[in-house]
Amino acid sequence: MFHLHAFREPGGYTGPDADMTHDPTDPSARRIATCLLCEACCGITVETDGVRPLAVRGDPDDPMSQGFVCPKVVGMKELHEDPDRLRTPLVREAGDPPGRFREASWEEAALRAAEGLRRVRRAHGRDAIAVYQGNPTAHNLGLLTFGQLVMRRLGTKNLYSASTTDQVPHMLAAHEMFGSPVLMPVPDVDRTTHWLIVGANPAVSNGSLMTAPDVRRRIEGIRARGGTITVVDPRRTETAALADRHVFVRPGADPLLFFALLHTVFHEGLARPGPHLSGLSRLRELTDGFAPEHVAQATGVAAEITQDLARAFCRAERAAVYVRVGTCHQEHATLASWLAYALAAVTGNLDRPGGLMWTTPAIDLSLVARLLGLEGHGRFSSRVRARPEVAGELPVAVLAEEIETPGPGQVRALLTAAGNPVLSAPNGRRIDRALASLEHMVSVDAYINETTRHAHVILPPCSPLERAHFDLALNAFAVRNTAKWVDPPLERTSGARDDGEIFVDLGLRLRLGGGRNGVRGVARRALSRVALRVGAKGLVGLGLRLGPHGIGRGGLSLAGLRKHPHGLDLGPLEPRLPGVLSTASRHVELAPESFVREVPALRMLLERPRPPGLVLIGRRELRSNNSWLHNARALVKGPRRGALVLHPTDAAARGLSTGTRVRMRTRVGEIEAVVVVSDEIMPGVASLPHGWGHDREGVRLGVAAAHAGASLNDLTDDARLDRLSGNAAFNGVAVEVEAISVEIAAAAR
Ligand SMILES: Nc1nc2c(c(=O)[nH]1)N[C@H]1C(S)=C(S)[C@@H](COP(=O)(O)OP(=O)(O)OC[C@H]3O[C@@H](n4cnc5c(=O)[nH]c(N)nc54)[C@H](O)[C@@H]3O)O[C@H]1N2
Ligand SMILES: Nc1nc2c(c(=O)[nH]1)N[C@H]1C(S)=C(S)[C@@H](COP(=O)(O)OP(=O)(O)OC[C@H]3O[C@@H](n4cnc5c(=O)[nH]c(N)nc54)[C@H](O)[C@@H]3O)O[C@H]1N2
Ligand code: SF4
Ligand SMILES: [Mo]
Repeated sequence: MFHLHAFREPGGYTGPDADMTHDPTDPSARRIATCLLCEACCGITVETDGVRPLAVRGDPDDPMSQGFVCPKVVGMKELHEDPDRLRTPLVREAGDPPGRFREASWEEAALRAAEGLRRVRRAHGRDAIAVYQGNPTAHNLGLLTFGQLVMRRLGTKNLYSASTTDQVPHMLAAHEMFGSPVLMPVPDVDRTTHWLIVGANPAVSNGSLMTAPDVRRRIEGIRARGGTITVVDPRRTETAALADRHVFVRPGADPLLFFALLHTVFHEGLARPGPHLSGLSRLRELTDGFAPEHVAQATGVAAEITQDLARAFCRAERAAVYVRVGTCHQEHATLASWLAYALAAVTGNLDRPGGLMWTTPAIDLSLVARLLGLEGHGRFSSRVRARPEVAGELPVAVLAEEIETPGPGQVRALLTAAGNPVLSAPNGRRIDRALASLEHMVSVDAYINETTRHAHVILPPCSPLERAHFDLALNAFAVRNTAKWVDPPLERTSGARDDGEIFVDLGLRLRLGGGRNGVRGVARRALSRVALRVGAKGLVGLGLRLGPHGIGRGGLSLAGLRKHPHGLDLGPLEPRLPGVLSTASRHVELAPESFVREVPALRMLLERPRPPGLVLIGRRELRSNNSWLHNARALVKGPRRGALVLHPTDAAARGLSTGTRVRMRTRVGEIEAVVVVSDEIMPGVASLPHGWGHDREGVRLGVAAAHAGASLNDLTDDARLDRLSGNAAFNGVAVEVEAISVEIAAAAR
């Protein structure tokens, strides 16, 4: 068994670092760092007097971002200075209302956190502890190393994360087609001559599963090369405004559209399939029932337009298709991911410059995924609704019922890290209620928000400017191969811990020495030992050495990487077929059996009459980040925040105009918002951003509470899932919208 001192030794995890690229006590310096607020991973410089951040700016010498930053970057400074950001652990007595905390020492808080979890594990078994990991995990070295080791070693099948409100359909498609859930290919936007964007708005989101800082510049680059950009989206988005062409599609109809595109490709003899493909003729057969004119009614895309889109894609010298959360948040999401990748493959645009490509990151994520047991699905299922796992996780949409439903295996304790499922998961109110019933809840988070207010212990990590960074996960999804080591830009406040340290401490207190047997179990235990000895930094060093750029003399090492404090450019993406594949056939599987079996269910969409009312879809705002950063003053400003965007005909039919306050109602709940009328949205569709609704009891977010808004996920339905992956099908929920004033008038009558 290892003890705390093991990772406090030299080379260990904590403490000032003798070989930092800068002197942390040097006053008035400019430190090189990375913005950790979104997947663009922009290089920044932090001006500091040694203690405080004075200014945060774009780093012109960063090879990827070249000085670009978005307005959100001020969040790095505001977050650090935010008086509501927790600096001390908090504890709450069972029975006290949510949010009623008192401060505690690290020792007391960590002891309570671990004791509660052990008590539940002893009394009710491993599965009685659930884990939820949120989105910022992806930017957090400590959570990606020690956090994973601890949370996955708890041995519970109740592992949940924001993946099942986000990219799990892509992961399942990558697993079935390429052999690993982390092999999601990236659009090579810097070399493409035709970019087809379906269900993504990178001009606002700055890209996801596509680290490409300054998307606007890259889109201009496509234009400058004589290329074109097409956006397919139920809303004419900010990205559509930069594109050559925008096409409306009905929410949820993307797999039908992709089948129709493939139909055209095959029937017009436009297919140019590359080598290493299996199942081509099977895929071709499947497109038979999906001729463009056959699906036009359901997709809302006229047959000629579909044919035109297919021809443009095939005629382009190099074409890249990009699908993101718009296609993931629907009932046949995995089919959409599958068919998008298949479109690239059959047109010869998979694994070639300017098409969809795999990265060659400095640290091989496939290896990490294998060690963590991510490769697989359907190995076990959820207890109540029998939903299968994907990559070792269950859909977060079943978390509430697993807490509420009595019986063996009922979830009685929850550990959350960097997540806010009350605002980010479907039917958030139900999760909110379920959390209130837990015997024990521990949150690793720096805020008391809608979720963590229910915790019995909150363990707050230091600010992002106080920790070291390496992009373990996101480098694997970047448009160029890059690597960068970042030393903590600011000196750590005394006593503060980063997420990795918090989890090492927790793991030791939970005595996670045992675990499952077999080769994997032994490998994982050995890995944990190595991890503790070398610390997160040592793990990065080891990963670099074992990675594709580290082999042999003169290969990439941590010391070598640190000679490039602005980041190291490892070049453009390179063809990787067939070596990259880990399918049994060593081929790309174009027609995986489990996907083919779902096609009849998809075909039923063609017969299903369209509901007469409105359906809801999501939207991201430039100055927001899911449910957080709303406590930063500079980021809660801006036009149309939280507004419901409606088409003029839908507004007129309900007597609504811009500025009307409305009530929205779904099967699940109701909320209010203010309307903006615009023809940017498709008739029959209503768009609302998620992540608001900060006016709940016990939340300690001063600025956010003053701009509370309402939570879209009080309306989204936890019964609607992607059938294959279990991802939340947020989009396409039927909603009733009515003016509040009208109802008051009616009630008065
Ligand atoms: N400013 C800001 N940036 C962010 C975030 C944020 O909250 N704010 N969040 C970050 C996160 S976690 C992620 S995952 C990424 C996501 O990055 P993106 O995927 O680019 O996310 P969105 O901007 O929501 O774009 C989704 C688009 O899909 C459209 N859409 C909705 N339903 C459908 C449909 O059925 N079919 C099609 N074709 N389109 C549909 C929506 O209108 C929207 O334009 O953004 C990241 N970046
Ligand atoms: N209706 C609808 N719902 C959606 C979406 C949508 O488009 N529509 N998008 C979905 C998507 S793509 C995502 S990714 C999810 C996000 O869902 P979540 O990950 O559950 O929620 P976030 O809002 O990202 O919350 C992040 C939390 O992490 C904390 N945090 C920030 N940095 C750190 C850190 O370094 N360490 C620790 N320990 N904590 C930190 C913040 O304080 C905050 O509490 O939301 C999903 N929900
Ligand atoms: S795009 Fe904005 S939020 Fe994202 S990393 Fe760059 S500066 Fe940060
Ligand atoms: Mo996300």
